[in-house]
Amino acid sequence: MQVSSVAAPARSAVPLWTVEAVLALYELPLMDLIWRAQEVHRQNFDPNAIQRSSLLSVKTGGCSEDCGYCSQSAKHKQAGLERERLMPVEEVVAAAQVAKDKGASRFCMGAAWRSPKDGDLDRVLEMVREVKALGMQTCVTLGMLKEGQAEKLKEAGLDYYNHNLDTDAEFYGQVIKSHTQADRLDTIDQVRQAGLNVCSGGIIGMGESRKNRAAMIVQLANLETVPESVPINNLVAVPGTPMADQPPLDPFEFVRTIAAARITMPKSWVRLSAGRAEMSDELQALCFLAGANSIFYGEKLLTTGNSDLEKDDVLFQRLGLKAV
Ligand code: SAM
Ligand code: DTB
Ligand code: SF4
Repeated sequence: MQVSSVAAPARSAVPLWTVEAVLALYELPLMDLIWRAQEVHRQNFDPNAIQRSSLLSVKTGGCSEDCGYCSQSAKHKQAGLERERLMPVEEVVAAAQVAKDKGASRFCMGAAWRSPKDGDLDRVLEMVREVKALGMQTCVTLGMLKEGQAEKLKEAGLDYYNHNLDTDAEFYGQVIKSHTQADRLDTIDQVRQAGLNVCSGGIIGMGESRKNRAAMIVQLANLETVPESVPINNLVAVPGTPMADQPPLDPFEFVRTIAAARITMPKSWVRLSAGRAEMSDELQALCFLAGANSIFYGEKLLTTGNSDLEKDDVLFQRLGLKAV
C-alpha cells in the first residue's frame, strides 16, 4: 500500500503503518502478538497501572445523527430512550465529585449532539472549569466542532477531546449516513490545532471485516500526531438500534485489536471501553496484557450498563493492579 504521499514533515522520520503490516500483526499467533504488545507496553508504561475514568452523559438522546450503533439517535425510537436536556452544572460537578471519591482520576462528559450550539458550549465550559478544579483530568465528547469552539474548550482547561473515528473510511458509510468520516477528521484536526489532547478510537464488532479493523488502526496511528488516547469499544448491541442483532465478535479478535493499537501507538493510553460488562475477568486480564491501560469505572457508560464498581475493585486486587 502506498502511503508515503500523506507523510507530514513532522512525521517524516517516523515510518507510517500500512494496512498490510497491521493485518500481519492480527495474523500472528495470539501468544506472539501479546508478547510483542507487552514488550512495547513495558517500554512506555507501568504494566500494572490502569487509569480509571468515569463517564457521564450530560445531554442524553434526541440526536439528529443516524449512527447505527447508537441508542441516542432520534431515529432509533425503538431504543426507548428518554430525551433529556443539558444537565445543570452543579449536578455534573456533584457526579464528578462522587466519581473522584470512588477512585476515578478522569471524568468524561458526553453529549448527544451532532455539534454543540454556542450557548450550550458555554455551559459545558463551566462544567470543564469546575470538574478540573476538583483535580480531575477532563474529557468531553460533544460531536463536530465549529471554528473557535476547540480554542474555548482549551481556554477552559480541558485536557482531552474525544471524537472517535469509529470505523475505517471504507465501512463508515454503512454505519453512518448523516455525516462523513472526513467530517470527523476535520474536527480531530481542529482539536489538535487548538492544542488539546486528542482522544480517538473506534467500535469493533459492528460487522466490519478484520481488514476494516486494521485500516481503522492504521488511520489512527498515521494521524499527523498520534492520538494521546485511543478508546477501543466493543459494540454494545442495544435493542431498538439497527445493530441490535449483531452477532458478538470473537473475544480474541477484541484482544488482537487492543494489541494492534498498543503496538502501533506505543505511547497512547489504550482504553478498554464499552462492552466490558459482558467480558469475563479473564478476558479483561488478557486485554490488560495486550496493552490496555484504562477502563471506564462506574455503574454506567453513557446510556448502557458498565461493570460493577465493587467487582472492578476485586479484579484490581486479584490482578495486583493499581489505579492511577
Ligand atoms: N455525539 C458525539 C459523537 O458521536 O462524537 C459524542 C457522544 S457518542 C455517544 C460517543 C461515542 O460513543 C461514539 O463515537 C461511539 O464510539 C461510542 N458508542 C456509542 N454507542 C455505542 C455502542 N452501542 N457500543 C459501543 N460504543 C458506542
Ligand atoms: C468512547 O469511546 N466510549 C465511551 C466514551 N468514548 C464517550 C462511550 C461508550 C458508550 C457506550 C454506549 C452507551 O452507554 O450509550
Ligand atoms: Fe449522535 Fe454521537 Fe450517537 Fe452518533 S454516536 S447518534 S452523533 S450521540
